[in-house]
Amino acid sequence: MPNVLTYGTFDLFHIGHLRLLERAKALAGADGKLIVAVSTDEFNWNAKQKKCAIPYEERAAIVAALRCVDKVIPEECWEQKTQDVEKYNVDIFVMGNDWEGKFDFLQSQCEVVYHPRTEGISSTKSNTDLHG
Ligand code: C2G
Repeated sequence: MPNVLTYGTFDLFHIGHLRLLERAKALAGADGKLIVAVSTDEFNWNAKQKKCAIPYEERAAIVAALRCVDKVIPEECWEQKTQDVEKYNVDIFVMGNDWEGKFDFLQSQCEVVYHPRTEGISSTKSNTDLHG
């Protein structure tokens, strides 16, 4: 069954993250594996200018604890995706459609699927709602 790979920050974990991961796992089926690359704090700051509310170790532990997730790896740079697809024998790469088209270069290696985002929720919104 297919191995599926996705990437994200997963800060202030919320239902939008969960829905994305569960839909990614559904593509892997019972025998396939869902591998999730969680962005490190350094990558988030250096590459996305994002300061996380929750440190990498805790974000990775939360994602790893999910029944639908089989393996968690660190995301340390934009360029690692090509190697990760090879290394983990990935058949399907999945991202939310806010990234639509951004990873089509992986289509030479695997299927690329963009799922509709869950509206009305984001880590930024959660933070703002909480702290104003
Ligand atoms: N997501 C979603 N619905 C939301 C929020 C997020 O479906 N309401 C999806 C995003 O599209 C993404 C995943 O959940 O596929 C993780 O979202 P983020 O943690 O915001 O990840 P991001 O900062 O976009 O990092 O190299 C890719 C990057 O690491 C992605």
